[in-house]
Amino acid sequence: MNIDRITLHHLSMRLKYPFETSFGRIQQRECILVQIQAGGLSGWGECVADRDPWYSSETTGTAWHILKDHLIPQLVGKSLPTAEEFQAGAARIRGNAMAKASLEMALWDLWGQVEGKSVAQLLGGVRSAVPVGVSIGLQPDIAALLDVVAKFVAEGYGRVKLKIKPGQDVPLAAAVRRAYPDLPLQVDANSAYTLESAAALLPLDDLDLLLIEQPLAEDDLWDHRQLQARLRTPICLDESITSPRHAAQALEMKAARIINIKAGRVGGLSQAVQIHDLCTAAGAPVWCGGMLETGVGRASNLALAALPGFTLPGDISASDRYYEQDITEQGFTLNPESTITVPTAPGLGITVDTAALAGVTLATLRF
Ligand code: OSB
Ligand code: MG
Repeated sequence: MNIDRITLHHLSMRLKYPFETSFGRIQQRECILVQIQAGGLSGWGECVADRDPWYSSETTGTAWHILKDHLIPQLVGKSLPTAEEFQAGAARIRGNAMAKASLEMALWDLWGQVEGKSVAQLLGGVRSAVPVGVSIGLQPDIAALLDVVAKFVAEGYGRVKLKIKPGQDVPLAAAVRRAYPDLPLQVDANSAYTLESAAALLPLDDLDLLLIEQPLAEDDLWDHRQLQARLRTPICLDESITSPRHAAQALEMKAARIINIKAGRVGGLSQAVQIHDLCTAAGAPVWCGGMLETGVGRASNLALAALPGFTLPGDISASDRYYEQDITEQGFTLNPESTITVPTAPGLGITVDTAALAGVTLATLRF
């Protein structure tokens, strides 16, 4: 089967609520959707790089360039590659994990449709619904935060993650813990601390948190090791883990006890599964991170989180937590036990709503 056409769609979607983290505030979420057409089928992938290089060095601009000038020319007009063939071709290009992962996601969607299997099945998923939580951005004050937490708890979210940064950390986590003594709770600093300033985080050890996510710099496994040695609460790495090798080394040097897996950050679902496998073998729990995805990336996250080692709730909230209108016909909703159902239809199991897509498209490019 030949790849007939590849189309890039640059989107800008308005979030229902601004999302603020230690790195900045987002109201318009930009992303790139990749559409691969082959044998009358359409495979979709989402590039999770944002407009600004705050969470990672990749942006929609760098991903557009790498897709257009390097990755797509390897594929268009050629026969549909296997995952190994795609990864071998992509390996020559350094970095640019999110650009690579978006094309691979579209290929997984196609491979599933060709074989009549869901991506969850192809990856080795064992769960029909996955436990999920909600990631709550920084709020103007603690009273406002408590209101937002109350709203999401009332909606049925059984695990809450709070964004923190220097000056907005222990008091806000302590206030939420006081209001909800039994709520599974965790915090995410997005690299806002140094080993020195992270002394401010030591009192978090008394709040019975599930984990403390990425307190220190993304390129600093060693200082995470030093900090972990001073904390009883597990450190979980997000930004620092960009490959299976980094995941293995982080566990080996005790820089973290838990890993947040995002397929985009590690160059694709293939590497995400490898990280899952090696963490499971090492006895380290993993969970699926989120990047404010549209329905396309959300379907991929659900497929990945269906693997057996994803024992902690993912940052995979319902579609209506993010957007007034999503660009897939399927909206994902929260089940009563704070789970979301894994799609079972072939491929990612989603259909893109072309009218909704047109309404949020900034640019389109066909190959
Ligand atoms: O650090 O996990 C993060 C969103 C954008 C970039 C980085 C992160 C996040 C989130 C939101 O925490 C997760 C989600 O609900 O999609
Ligand atoms: Mg994070």
